[in-house]
Amino acid sequence: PPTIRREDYRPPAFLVDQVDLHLALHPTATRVKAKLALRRNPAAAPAADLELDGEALTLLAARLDGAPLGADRLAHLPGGGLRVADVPAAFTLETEVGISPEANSELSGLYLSGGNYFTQCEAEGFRRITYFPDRPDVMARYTTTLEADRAACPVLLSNGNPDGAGELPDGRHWARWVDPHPKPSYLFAVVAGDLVAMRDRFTTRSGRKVALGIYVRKGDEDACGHAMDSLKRSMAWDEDTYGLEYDLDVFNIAAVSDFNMGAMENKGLNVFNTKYILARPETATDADYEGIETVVAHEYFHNWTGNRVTCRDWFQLSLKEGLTVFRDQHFSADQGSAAVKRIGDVRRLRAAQFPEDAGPMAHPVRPDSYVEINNFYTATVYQKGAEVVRMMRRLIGEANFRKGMDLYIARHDNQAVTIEDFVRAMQDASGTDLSRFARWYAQAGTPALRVRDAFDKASGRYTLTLAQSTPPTPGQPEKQPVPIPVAMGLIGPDGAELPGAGLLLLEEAEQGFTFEGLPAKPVPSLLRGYSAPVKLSGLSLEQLGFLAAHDTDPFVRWDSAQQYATAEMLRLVEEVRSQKPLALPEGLAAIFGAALDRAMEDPAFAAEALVLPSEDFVADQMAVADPEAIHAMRQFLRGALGTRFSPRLAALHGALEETGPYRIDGASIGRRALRNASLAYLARAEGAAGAEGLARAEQQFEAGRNMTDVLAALRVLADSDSPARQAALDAFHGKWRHDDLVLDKWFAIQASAARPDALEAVRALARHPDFDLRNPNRARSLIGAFAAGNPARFHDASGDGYRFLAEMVIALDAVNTQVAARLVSPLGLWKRQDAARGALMRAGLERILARPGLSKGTYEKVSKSLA
Ligand code: B3K
Ligand code: ZN
Repeated sequence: PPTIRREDYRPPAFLVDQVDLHLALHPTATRVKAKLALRRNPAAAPAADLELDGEALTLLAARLDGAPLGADRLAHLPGGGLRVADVPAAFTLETEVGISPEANSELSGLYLSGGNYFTQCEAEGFRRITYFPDRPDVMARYTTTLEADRAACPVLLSNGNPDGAGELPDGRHWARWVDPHPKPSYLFAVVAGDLVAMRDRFTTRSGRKVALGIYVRKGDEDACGHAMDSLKRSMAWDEDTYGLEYDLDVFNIAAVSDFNMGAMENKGLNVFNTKYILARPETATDADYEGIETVVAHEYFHNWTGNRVTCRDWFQLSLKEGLTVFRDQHFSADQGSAAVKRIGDVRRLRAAQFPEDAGPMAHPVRPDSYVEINNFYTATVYQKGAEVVRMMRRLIGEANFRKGMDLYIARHDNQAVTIEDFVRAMQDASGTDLSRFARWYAQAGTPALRVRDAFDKASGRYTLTLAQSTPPTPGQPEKQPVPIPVAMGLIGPDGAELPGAGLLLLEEAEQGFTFEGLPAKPVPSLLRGYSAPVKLSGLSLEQLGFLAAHDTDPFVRWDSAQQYATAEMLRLVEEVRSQKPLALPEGLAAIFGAALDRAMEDPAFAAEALVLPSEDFVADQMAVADPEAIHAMRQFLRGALGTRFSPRLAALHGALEETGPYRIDGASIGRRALRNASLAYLARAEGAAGAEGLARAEQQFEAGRNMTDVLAALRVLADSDSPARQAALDAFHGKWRHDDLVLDKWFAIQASAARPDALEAVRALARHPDFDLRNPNRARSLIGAFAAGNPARFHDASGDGYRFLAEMVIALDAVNTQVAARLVSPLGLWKRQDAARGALMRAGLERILARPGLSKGTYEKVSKSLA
């Protein structure tokens, strides 16, 4: 399959001013009539022929300016597109095509889910609905008329504002939607079916009354309240923070249970995975509630950063995604504890983006090439892209950043633009030269930041030397220094903050920074708030322990404890490998004990502080990972900490028991998180304390107060040898087997339990009547949870875990190539395993590659992973 290169970008030969669509919906024979007003693009090289994208379409008729087009003027292109020969400078093209939503298991284009119709067009799904120049720099105004059986599809939705509806013969009806704003085809959407709406209203600050609707299946109306509330708070936040108002009379969301990702920001008609809409205390965890708030906000914020101002081409994806992730992170931070939110975001960045940046698919935030664009909706484009925006804001300051946003939108409203345009707006608004900073968009790999310090007692001069280097990544053997903003402070020996706090900018490979007049050698607090997405090293255990106890910056306090724990964990892994008896490191125990002492001051922060770095994170710090030893070491530590602190853990678990109604404010979420973290340690304690922990888990499971507590208890039981284990899993299944989203949790909990029989259990679950490869949530909850969330068993020395993933990817690729390509990632990280495991992982990849008819998306990931 061909590689698409950023440098080959050419403006579109034809522009589309107006699109009139008519969809007559039918499960197997939907008919789509499209009338396009086209004209030659004055900014492009002249072309005599018009080329349109198309995929899986059956052409039924075509007319140019009203005259039928014969076979002499039409040519079908490889891949499914259409060429119309010899067209005038401006003209109307009408096409009629047939498509089968029912046959669409790819879930791209128009498809059926539970008998209802949904679309997904980003990135290249619109071409599966009609012939079109399906690229984001072709922006047009759309009118959409839908026609369907009234009984099967009482609800007919599309983008923009409603513009009439009526009856038709034979029990059919129609509805028309007009979207006044020009948009790229990837933002087109249709939803039709037997859905019910939860309704509300929002008045924008200039007085526009917006009708809000969340469409779900009957019976789920009561589970939309949190999504609706999140939507209204997002709308108000964007007005308050950026002066950005909503721009249509209606804003609809439709929830669908078969969906390739989280949600989609279609203009005026967002489509959401049910996972990010539906929530009841009995069925959704605190993490689910937080996910809903974040994703609802994210999609809403796209209305300006993505929809009104969109991407010129897909290489610019981070223009909308990095910026919008930054905005949703900022929004969520404003809703509760900013520090705890930041810790969670950094944890996710390190868990997903750092390995990607060190692996075979490493790419810059603005990629240079791709085979399948869907493979580039990555943690790098999203999360690292957000970090780059965050750094820019720190460099130019909040006020200038806001000015830059205003300028960006004023300059580029209704345009399809590039990342350079965004950086230029920030540069012009702030008067700061950002040309060097833009390297962050071009260079892949996570920079390493090393620190050394020296103190001259006589003069009171303290010197910090910072050095950076970025490892080579595929296609980029040499790296340049990037400007790294290092927010910092100095802590005196008594734990007090000293003068000198501020922002250091490391622009060169190495730079020294001096501080004068200090009474004693300070400890440097670096990367406060995680001011740059880099790997910091060079501080001693002693310095880390000191910062964990004394720093004024909560992020650095948390991170120093994590780095301290990581260092000790790496040492213990070596002891496991040389079969030495393990002992709980006293320094680590002291940090843990101190976190427990202060736990009630800020339970949410304490819950983060108590969690040890993950097995994968530890593996990432090793030249050659050793999954068995890492697992043994981490299990040992959890047990030893649980044993040592069992009285206090039990006390916390008891004291934090809830009696009132379930609340989802930050404080309540924090208390539940701390209580459940305590329970997890307690259950791993030795002897009577551990037995008591398991008994508490059983009680908590049976009490069934809310899904957060139930699931936390079930997770403890599922990963234990408690006799109550199987009964709890069975009871959970019995109770929730009719609720897809809860059942997903049941699959995931078993897939990520590190028990020795986990793979056997996973194989059995893949044959369970409730398992369905065609449902992406279900596929992810079993295959993804196992391969990406159970390192000890996925990396079983037999290679069985790898074989299982390879088999599943092969089966999935025939059904849904996007989900298959996404789930294959863990096999690609073979370089960090030992030679024997590496060979088994490669064998899995080769087996997939040998499959005839492999999709280009899976092919790209697998072939790059083997290179
Ligand atoms: N823009 C969509 C993602 C589309 C993914 C296409 N494979 C959701 C989001 O980022 O908001
Ligand atoms: Zn997005």
